[in-house]
Amino acid sequence: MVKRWKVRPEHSNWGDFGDDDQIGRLNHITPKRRRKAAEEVREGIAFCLSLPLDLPGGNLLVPERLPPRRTIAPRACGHHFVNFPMRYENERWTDFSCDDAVTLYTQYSTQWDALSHVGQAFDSDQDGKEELVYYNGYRGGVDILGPDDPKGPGALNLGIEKMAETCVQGRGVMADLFSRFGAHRKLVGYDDLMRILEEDDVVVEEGDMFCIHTGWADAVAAAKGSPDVELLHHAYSVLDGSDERLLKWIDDSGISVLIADNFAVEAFQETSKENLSRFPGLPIHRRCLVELGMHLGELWQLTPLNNWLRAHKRSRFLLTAPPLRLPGSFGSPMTPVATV
Ligand code: UVW
Repeated sequence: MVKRWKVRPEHSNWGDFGDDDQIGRLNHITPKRRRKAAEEVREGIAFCLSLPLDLPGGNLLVPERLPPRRTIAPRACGHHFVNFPMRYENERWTDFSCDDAVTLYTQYSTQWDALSHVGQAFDSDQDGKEELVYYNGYRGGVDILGPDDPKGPGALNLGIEKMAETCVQGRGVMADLFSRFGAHRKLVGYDDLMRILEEDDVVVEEGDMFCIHTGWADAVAAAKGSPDVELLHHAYSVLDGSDERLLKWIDDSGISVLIADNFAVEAFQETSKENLSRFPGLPIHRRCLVELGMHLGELWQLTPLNNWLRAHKRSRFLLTAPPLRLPGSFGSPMTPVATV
C-alpha cells in the first residue's frame, strides 16, 4: 500500500505501532500487564463506572447531543411489542415478551471517544496544503466520511469497533482531584497533578488506564436530570491542556487511555486569536486522539470507586471497559466495570 503520510505531527507516534495501526496506545496493554491488573482483584467487589445513560439530562451541555430516545416497533399483526403474547396453551397466553429500539447519541453520557472523533489540519503529504488528518494519517473524506458520501456517514477506519475488539481490559489507576479542589473551578496543570500523585502515593506505569476523579459526574447524578448550566460549565476541576508539561507527561507516562468523570477531560481554551495561535481549543484531545492514538473516556461515574479506594489506601484496580462493537462509530456509550 502507499504510505499514508510523509511527515507526522511533531509530538505524534504515527507509525510506531505499524503503518496501519488503528488502536494506538491500547497496544501498551499486553497479556502480561493484564495479568498484573488481575492481581488488583483482592476483595471481589465490583463498581459500575457508568452514569445512567439518560444523564446529564436535557441538552444544556451540547445542544446537538440529545438524551436517548426509546421507541417500540409495532409488530406486523398491529400489536406493539410490549407485554406481547408469544405462546398460547390450554386456552390461555402463557409467555410474553418486550422489544425496543433506541436512538443513542454516542457522546451524550458515559462514553469513549474513538480515534475518529477528532482530527486536525496538517500537511502530512508535504504538498504545501493542509489536509484533515486523524491518528496515523487516516484522512477526512477518505477514511472518515460524512453523510453526503455514498459509503458514509462513519469511519471506514478508526471506528470504535477497533477499540472494542481489544476488549479494553487492564489496570486502572485513580488520581483524586476532588479531594484537593472540591467543587471549585480549577484548571489542573502538571505541577498540581504531580503533587497529588506524590502525596497520595499513586504510581503510574506504562499501559495503565489513568482516571481523574473531579466529582463532576457525581454532582450531575445528584441533579437527577436537571443540572444547571453553572454546574455543567463552571464548576469542579478539569485538566489544563494549555500546559505543555502536562501534555508531555501524558505522553511520557506511557498510559494507554485517559479517563475523566467530567465532560471533556480538559477545559475548553479561550478562543481569542492570540490563544488560537498558541494552542488548539482542545489540546489534550489533539495530543491524545490525533497524535498519540490515545482514547479518551468522558462522563464516567468514578466517585463510589474513588471513595472506596481512598478509604482502603489504594489507587489501582482491574478495569474492564469495552465500548459497543458498533462498526464505523465515532464514539460509544458503555458501562465500565472496576473490580478491587
Ligand atoms: C468534543 O466535543 C470535540 O469532544 P468531547 O465530546 O470528546 O468532549
